[in-house]
Amino acid sequence: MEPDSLEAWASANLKSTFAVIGLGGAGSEAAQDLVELGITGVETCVINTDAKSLDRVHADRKVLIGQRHLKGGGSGGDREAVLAAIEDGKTDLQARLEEYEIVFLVAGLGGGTGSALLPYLAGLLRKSHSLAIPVAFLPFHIELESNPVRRANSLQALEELEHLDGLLLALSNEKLRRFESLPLQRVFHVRNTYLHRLVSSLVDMVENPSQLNVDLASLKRHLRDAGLSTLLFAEQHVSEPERLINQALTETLLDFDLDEAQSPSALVHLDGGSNLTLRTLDRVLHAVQHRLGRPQRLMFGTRTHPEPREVVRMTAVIGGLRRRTARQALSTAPPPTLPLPIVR
Ligand SMILES: Nc1nc2c(ncn2[C@@H]2O[C@H](COP(=O)(O)OP(=O)(O)OP(=O)(O)O)[C@@H](O)[C@H]2O)c(=O)[nH]1
Ligand SMILES: [Mg+2]
Repeated sequence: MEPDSLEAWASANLKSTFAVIGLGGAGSEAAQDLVELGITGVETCVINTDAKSLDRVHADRKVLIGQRHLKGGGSGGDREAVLAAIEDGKTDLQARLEEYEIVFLVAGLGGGTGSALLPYLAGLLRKSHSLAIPVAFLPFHIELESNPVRRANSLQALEELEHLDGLLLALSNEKLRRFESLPLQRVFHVRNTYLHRLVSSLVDMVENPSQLNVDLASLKRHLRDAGLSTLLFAEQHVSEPERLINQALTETLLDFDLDEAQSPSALVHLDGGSNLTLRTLDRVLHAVQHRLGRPQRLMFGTRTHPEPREVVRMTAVIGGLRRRTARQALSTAPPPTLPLPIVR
């Protein structure tokens, strides 16, 4: 598909209720990877200042912005130029994005395009009824240390994102060091596979009705008062459900600061077989309460399948996280060798 103008895209009729929007080079590649990994019922769009990069990726919609100033050549790290370009051509972009119920906005921080568009669009959508979930890839420390422009762009974007509150999925490249013997493209694919698992489990949680239902409205209501929040995923043998919360916290590739003193809130959803009992649910919730220091608010839901299953899966939204200065977030020491996250 040929790149569109922002206006042409905005006036197109967008029907699907979920969207993954890739912003800039890294965001576009990741959005494409997510779709190739298979998410049903999700529309994809990529927005970039770089025409060549747009040409290379597959997506339902492609939007080239800032043509007048940047001539389709990318911003070369110039975040301000991208912000000016958005102002230039935004027209009814907001109205069109609001037609989606959940919008995953994906970008690698450090460049000009993704670092400008991610907080801008997430902020725009936070004021609407759409649930905007920013996904930010935090650069490797070496990139931040050796490149002041990348550093400044990343700091600015992350600080703005943390101040928006709500769900923020910040995936730290440093946490990928545990895969450092793999080729880089494969490492990014591992990260995208993990992200795919998170996105699918959230969509699945709100899309498919269940006995103790968590629908989109209840998720939004929970998030409204939860402050800065993150998303966790884990699966365990049904005989050891109390291990779910620790596994989710230690094996995540996401970067966040859990302030246990502040009693974070939790929304916990379990997916299991016909053998999932109330006792199992209790064991999970007690472990969550214990680990989070009696959360302020604990909401839960379950879905059971007709057949028995050996595995129980947990999707959890943890709110009330500590907002860091972006400087703190980006200087977090890489974790020691941890077990591999769940990646299929
Ligand atoms: N290409 C690519 N870069 C990634 C990926 N994950 C993280 N990055 C990093 O993403 C950051 C932003 O780079 P780009 O996405 O190329 O920048 P951009 O948003 O297109 O911005 P400009 O090109 O400066 O206009 C860099 O720090 C990359 O190292 C990935 O999967 N692919
Ligand atoms: Mg680029």
